[in-house]
Amino acid sequence: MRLTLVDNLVMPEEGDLALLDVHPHLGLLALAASAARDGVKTSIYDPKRLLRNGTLRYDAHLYDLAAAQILAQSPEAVGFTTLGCSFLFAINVAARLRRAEPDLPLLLGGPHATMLDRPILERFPEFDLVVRHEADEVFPSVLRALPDRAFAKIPGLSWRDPLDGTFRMTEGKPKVHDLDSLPLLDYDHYPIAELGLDLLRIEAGRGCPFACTFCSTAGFFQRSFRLKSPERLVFELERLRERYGFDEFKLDHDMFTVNRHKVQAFCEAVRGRGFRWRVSARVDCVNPALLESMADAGCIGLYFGIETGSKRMQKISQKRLDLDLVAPILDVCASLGIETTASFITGYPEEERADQDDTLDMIGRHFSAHCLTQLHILQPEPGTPMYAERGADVRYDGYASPYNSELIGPDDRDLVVSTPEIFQTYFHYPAALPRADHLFAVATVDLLRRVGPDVAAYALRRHGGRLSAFVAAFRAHADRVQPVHPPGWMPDADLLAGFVAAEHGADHHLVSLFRYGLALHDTRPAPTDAQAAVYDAPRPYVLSDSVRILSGLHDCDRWLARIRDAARDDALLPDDDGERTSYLLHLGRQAPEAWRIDEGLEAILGVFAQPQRCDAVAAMLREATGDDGVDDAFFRELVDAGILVPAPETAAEAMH
Ligand code: B12
Ligand code: SF4
Repeated sequence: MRLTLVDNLVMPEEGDLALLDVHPHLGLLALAASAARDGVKTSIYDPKRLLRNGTLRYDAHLYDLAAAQILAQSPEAVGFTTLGCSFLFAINVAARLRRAEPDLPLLLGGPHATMLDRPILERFPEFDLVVRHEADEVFPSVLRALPDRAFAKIPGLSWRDPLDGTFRMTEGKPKVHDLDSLPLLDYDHYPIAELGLDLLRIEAGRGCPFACTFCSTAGFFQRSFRLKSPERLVFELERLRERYGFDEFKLDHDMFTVNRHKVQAFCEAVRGRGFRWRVSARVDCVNPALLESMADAGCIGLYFGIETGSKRMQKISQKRLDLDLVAPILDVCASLGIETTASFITGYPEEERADQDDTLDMIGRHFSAHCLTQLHILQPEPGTPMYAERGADVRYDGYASPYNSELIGPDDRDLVVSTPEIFQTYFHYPAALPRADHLFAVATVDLLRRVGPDVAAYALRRHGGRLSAFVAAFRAHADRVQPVHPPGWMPDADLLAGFVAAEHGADHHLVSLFRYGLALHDTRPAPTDAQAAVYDAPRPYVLSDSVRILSGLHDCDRWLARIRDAARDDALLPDDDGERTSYLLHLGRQAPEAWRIDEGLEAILGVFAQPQRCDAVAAMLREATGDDGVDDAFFRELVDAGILVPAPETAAEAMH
């Protein structure tokens, strides 16, 4: 049998398609491995990778083209993995496959379809079958049963009866008890060398015993914590290093550190082998001794879901963290050289102003180079206790959190709006705080991430070190500038820079630092032409879309160094009348770069706001400066660096 498995189309948080997460999907690799035991030949279709390399485009033809590409593989069955944020893609592509090949079996699995098997099969006749929960062990039987649709003896399946179309299911929640028994994954299903990854993911284990009300993992993995044995994990790491040359890994598990003894045993097995690894944790499931052992064994990154800085919300959300542990644990990590991510959520139905303020203040206290703080907006997820209680009340306002596939045209919108029970991730819960307050806080934290933790922490000094006070003052400024905001409105970088200027005066060094950081880490609109072009003298060139020129700024490097040297809780440093400078920022596909430039270069680059021939500009410069040495070698360098790019054809033609 030829099987095609279709990966999710999950949008990058930053909005730029160049930043799509193209890591191999471990669930699909697991299925391919289990199907291979029966001799099934599997290929994995990953729309994210194809979008990133230009084989697919995010436009009105996306679904048609994806369906055509899948059919070109002549599959005998197609299986879609599902997350809420990507289900729109699955449904649209499946509908096209169904029209083109009515008898091609279309399967679903993964968290979203597991939780919503019945509504999905009843609403969307495109799909034949849902394999619920952990499919590894049942999958070969499912594939064997496909020709006759003889599913009745396989646990954990839901399907539509081929005769009368009614919903049918078998009992059971398949679960793999011994993860060491699973076959090894073959990452060659993805073109690893082409993906440009800096680390590989491996599955470390499954299941988290906690039951936070907003999280869907408990329902899916049945709160059954499992970790692969240290021997198996080390074997997988060694094998992947040997095959692909990686020594940095993310050990995927919702909650790796649940059992300290097992973590300790893994540390002992992996120590001294030269691996660097990252995992997720809770602050109450680690202690300084364990962290020390983990760091010593190669742990370089920990992801902590803190979720809320409010004690009240910790209780209501059932996360139940002791918040007094947060700062000491993050400090220990920093001292051990373990980078941390501290992730928070706003938008809980019961969250009040004081709760959100506590969350913001905790985030503000952890702005530091060692810790990446994130504030996410709560997203309704099926299968969560919260959704069971409040799912019937979800509202739509057109704003969907990052990761959700963007709607393509009115059909997508109608589908989403008319089916909240399936597309709930595009909706939100009614809440004690206005929705605008959640969006504003999330957007502000996001913007502050762009200016960097040192500058963000420094900017809070005027507000007593409290992020909540900063956000409130920024909000008041936003309301003054524009008293009425449309639904779904979020503040942008210009508004934030304007706020800082209004607070401190337009000439203040903080304004320079904000303008610099916000522009340097601007991913929207996406740089479209960061590939360096070939120099061709008679062709007109323009400044690349990925270049920004900032004039009249303080020397930002010097100010950053001064801020880092100054104690964290001091008042703002006195401003100075130091010289102002201009910066050329290049937001390439790789890390963005910044150079100080002088007035002369700034003026020359300014000329290329319109298409110009480099030889003509060189001649103009020779005449203006009397310097016969000016030739086009200088422009060749700018083209090689991707700063000047060939003008689009129409603009070039207009010049002639
Ligand atoms: C790694 C990870 C990510 C990675 C990469 C995801 C990826 N490429 O799969 C990143 C960081 C990008 C990420 C981001 C997000 N994630 Co995430 N992520 C995970 C995590 C921790 C591990 C995924 C994994 O590899 N699991 C191991 C494999 C073996 O399991 P699996 O993929 O589920 O596959 C098994 C079954 O589901 C089934 N199956 C899956 N597909 C199919 C298809 C067919 C045809 C069949 C028959 C069976 C089948 O068989 C597989 C073998 O048993 C899971 C939690 C977890 N422990 O699974 C959350 C999880 C998948 N993420 C989740 C969410 C919500 C997100 C986000 C939306 C962010 C957020 N709000 O939390 C974003 C965006 C979505 C995305 N990119 O996946 C939720 C999904 C909830 C839902 N109901 O949709 C989960 C379950 C976490 C949770 N606690 O709620 N995530
Ligand atoms: S939020 Fe974290 S601790 Fe809570 S149930 Fe989900 S994975 Fe477990």
